[in-house]
Amino acid sequence: MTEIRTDWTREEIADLFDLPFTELLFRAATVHREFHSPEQIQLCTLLSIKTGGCPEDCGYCSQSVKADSEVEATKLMEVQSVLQRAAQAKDAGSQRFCMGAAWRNPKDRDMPAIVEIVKGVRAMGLETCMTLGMLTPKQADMLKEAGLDYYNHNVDTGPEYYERVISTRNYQDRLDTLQNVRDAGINVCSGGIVGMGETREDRVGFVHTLATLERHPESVPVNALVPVKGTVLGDMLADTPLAKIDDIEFVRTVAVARITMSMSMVRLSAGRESMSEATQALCFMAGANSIFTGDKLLTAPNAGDDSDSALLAKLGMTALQQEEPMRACKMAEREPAE
Ligand code: SAM
Ligand code: DTB
Ligand code: SF4
Repeated sequence: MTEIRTDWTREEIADLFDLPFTELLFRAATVHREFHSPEQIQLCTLLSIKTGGCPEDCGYCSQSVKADSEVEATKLMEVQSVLQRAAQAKDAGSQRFCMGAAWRNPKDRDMPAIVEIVKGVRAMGLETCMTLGMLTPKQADMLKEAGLDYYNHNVDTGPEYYERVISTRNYQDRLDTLQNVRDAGINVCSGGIVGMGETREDRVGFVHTLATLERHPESVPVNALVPVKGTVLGDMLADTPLAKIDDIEFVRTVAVARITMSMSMVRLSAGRESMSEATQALCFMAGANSIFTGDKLLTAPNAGDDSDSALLAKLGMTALQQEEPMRACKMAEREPAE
């Protein structure tokens, strides 16, 4: 039986990355079956509830004021409009509704509307996730009280490469927010982006950070960089196409995340629209068990419902209808005693 470990060393993680691909996939698939149903995929919908005009300088992001992208800044959406979109997502078969705001952090004056949104979406029976930037302990408590299931805040990459991507907040700021979320009793969703020009060693550092947190994030999104024109990294990739992440290396990252954080949901997030069906299938084999459906992510295009249902049908995979009892039970066993 696989032991849940939080004492992974960088060397062990590097050794996993180095395994022959077939062996790595076999190990990841074996661990996957122990904790999850390998034929089931959780379908999630993303909605940008406040778009653009963000003061942070994340080099990948179309929503930063520093980016020369075509994204128009908007105000926070009305509560009712968000609830309408959540209802549509549920009708379209989504089980989880993730909401993102282009903020450095929410202002206290935003919190009442955010709380209403969480309550409303949850009342529809959807799993809720929000990503609003940095959170104070008090804001995290308010979200918990409202019933928020998950909070997403990515470490994005390894600690060494991080400062090449973002300068307006540091790695420790990210970890502090994750701790505030954990302390409030909200499930942690934290992952990052592969393909930003980082090295294998940076990807090792990225997985190492997450896999050695005191408790693993319950949810680990692995994004492939969506290169957006006008962003630092999008333009860099346009100039140096060879810097694009190799598909096999992307799948390796998913597999290593699955092996080191066996119980977590591993989410094949941004970047699927430029991935072949075969690469996506390898990601599922490597232990990814969640995707974003719909034709838009926050601002970037996504694969789209029709191609997703065709892919799942072709692979004989089905949509997860409720949290897997096996995983829920194993997670509960690991709850620290009160
Ligand atoms: N403003 C909040 C924050 O950054 O914490 C929430 C929204 S932000 C868009 C959420 C995450 O989306 C980022 O941390 C990053 O990992 C991912 N992301 C943003 N732009 C991306 C891109 N062009 N390609 C891949 N992932 C991206
Ligand atoms: C995450 O890790 N990926 C999602 C979600 N968390 C919020 C966001 C992907 C954003 C892709 C780029 C865009 O749509 O602008
Ligand atoms: Fe702002 Fe989030 Fe984009 Fe960074 S990733 S610029 S914090 S919206």
